[in-house]
Amino acid sequence: MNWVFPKGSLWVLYDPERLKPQEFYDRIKEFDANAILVGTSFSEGEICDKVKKLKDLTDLPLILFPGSIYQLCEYYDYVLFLSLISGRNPEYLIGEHVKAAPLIKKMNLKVIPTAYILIDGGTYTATEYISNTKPIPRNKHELVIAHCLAAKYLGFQAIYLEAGSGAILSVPYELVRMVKSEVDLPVIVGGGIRLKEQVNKYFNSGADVVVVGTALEDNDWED
Ligand code: 1GP
Repeated sequence: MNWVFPKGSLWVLYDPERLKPQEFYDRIKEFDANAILVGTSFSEGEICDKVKKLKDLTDLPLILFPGSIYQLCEYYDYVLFLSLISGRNPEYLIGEHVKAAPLIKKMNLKVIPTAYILIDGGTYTATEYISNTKPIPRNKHELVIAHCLAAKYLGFQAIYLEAGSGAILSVPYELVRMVKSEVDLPVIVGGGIRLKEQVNKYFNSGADVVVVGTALEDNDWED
């Protein structure tokens, strides 16, 4: 698919294991979000009932930010078809994708092939633990750029720079600027973002999308 989201989009992350759909909706309804990412790194059961309830509450596009194939269902407008390219675990580079592809076809879902890059956010994250991969050190900019260029040449349609949910340190602004100047792909940034001011700085650095999760869930967001 072609990238359809306006530059400067704000996406909110819904973790169905943490809040009920109505609770989440109440927290975000005054928030100026452009879309809802739905994802959880560890799910103890079916999340599709909750996704359906959320869809009934809002007109915002719902985008799956998948943790496993069990999170797929027909209620999403898009699926971020993520490949964890900062890691070297074949399961998250191609394995899960092969399992998911027939289901995606059957459900007729639109996918956004996305290069998912973990950047060290100063804390050990669930994604690192589950994927058994290490993030790229935050000061190794040239390494991040090399991954982003590889993603472009492999045909990915977006890059997701991820410091990890609840990160102490979010992705460096300078890094976003460098990635945007080297690679002409939409860039999504997330992890540890708690302030409106941070969001604006990411947009000024060229980020196409900023994702906010924990701060909204914990009512810790500062305008
Ligand atoms: C999405 O993991 C992020 O990229 C969300 O991070 O929960 O820290 O906002 P937070």
